[in-house]
Parts: sequence; structure tokens; C-alpha cells
Amino acid sequence: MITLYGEGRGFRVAWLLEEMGLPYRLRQVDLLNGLENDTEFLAVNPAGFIPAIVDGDTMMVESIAIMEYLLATHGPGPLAPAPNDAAFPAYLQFLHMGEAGLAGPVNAIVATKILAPQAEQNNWTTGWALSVFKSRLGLVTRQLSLTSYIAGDDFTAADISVTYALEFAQRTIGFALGAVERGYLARTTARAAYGRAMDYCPATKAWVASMAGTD
Ligand SMILES: N[C@@H](CCC(=O)N[C@@H](CS)C(=O)NCC(=O)O)C(=O)O
Repeated sequence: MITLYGEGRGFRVAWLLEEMGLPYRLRQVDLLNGLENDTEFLAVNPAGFIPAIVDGDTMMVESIAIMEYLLATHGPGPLAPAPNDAAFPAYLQFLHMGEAGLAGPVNAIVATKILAPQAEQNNWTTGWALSVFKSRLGLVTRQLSLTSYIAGDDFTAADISVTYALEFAQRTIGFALGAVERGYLARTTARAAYGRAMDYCPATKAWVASMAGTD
């Protein structure tokens, strides 16, 4: 049985596991209270960030890498186009861009908003991070004006990566998405596996509920 440590970006992993029908258990990790005493988790990821997984003898961090691992070892199935599929380049590009170009830069803004002294909250770096997010979002918009999903006409794991990033930007920095992205999120988040993952991730569910009406 796969153990998933932590929600946050662990939601991507839970959603993928639900899509793939793989059994797993969620082990909560509290990053803000008593992390230093959570020896079980720190043995898995001494760097102390989430998500992480344990699958037999395998321990991994980085949500996108975990998704690629799960698809390669327990799949791939329809969520990962094969290299000879015309959708493969866009799939790989947006699978990674969801974190590297979208959620990652937003993280810098969120951390600054939460942790930085008041006088340092609107600094050059957060402006730069926002401009990186917006420029990559332009590529998402261009693709979604051509196809229903981010790598073509079929839902793939890249949609899990990008959907998480767009919702993350909405919920954390109140980023106002355009009509194309909002229509896309309506399609991806209507999936039964998204709903099951949400039901299994209480912190994410509570967070979303607390945001209701603020999107
Ligand atoms: N690139 C990583 C980012 C992981 C990340 O930033 N996780 C956040 C929660 S979603 C976290 O643990 N932050 C605390 C820290 O980095 O120390 C991934 O995709 O898994």
C-alpha cells in the first residue's frame, strides 16, 4: 500500500492515485506545529517538506516526479501519453510547467505574504515571480483555446499538475483567471476522482470551503 505524506501539493498525488484506482493511505503532516518531533516523516524526508510517498522500499519527494514514478511503475494507462503519441511533447511540457512555471513562482509570493516582515511584502522578487506566473499562464491560455485539455482532447496527468497550480494561484494570491481557464477548471474538477481525492484530503477540503465565494 502506498503512503502519501502530507496534503498541499500532495493533493496532486491523491488525485492521480484516485484516477489510477490505486490503494493508498494519507498520513497527515503538520508543517507548522511540531514538525521537529515527527520522526516518522522526517525519516522519509529530512528536508521537511510535503508531499512525500513511500511505496515499498521507495521513498520520494517532488509532486511531479512522484506522479511520473506512479505512472511509470503502476501505469501508465491513458493519463500519460506514450512518447510516440502526438500529445507527448505538450503533455511533458505542461506536466512540468504546472510546478516549475506556475505553482513554484506563486509559492515565492505566498511565502512572502505569510512570512516576510510587512515592509518587505511587496518587493522586487514577488513582482518578478508574478510576471513569471503570468507569462507561463499565457501559454496555458493559448493551448486551452485550441484544445479542451492541456495536452490535447484527452485528460492527462498534466491536467492534474496545471489544475492544481491554477487553483493554488486563485486561492492563495487571489489571482483572477480568465474565462478560458475557468471553463477548463470546471471540466477538470468535475471528475469523480477529483471529488474522491477532495473527500480524502480534509485540510484541502476545509481550505477550499473557507475560500468559497472568494474566487
Ligand atoms: N516542488 C515541490 C514543492 C513542495 C512544496 O513547496 N511544498 C510545500 C507545501 S505544498 C511545503 O512543504 N512547504 C514547506 C517547505 O518547503 O519547507 C513539489 O512539487 O512537491
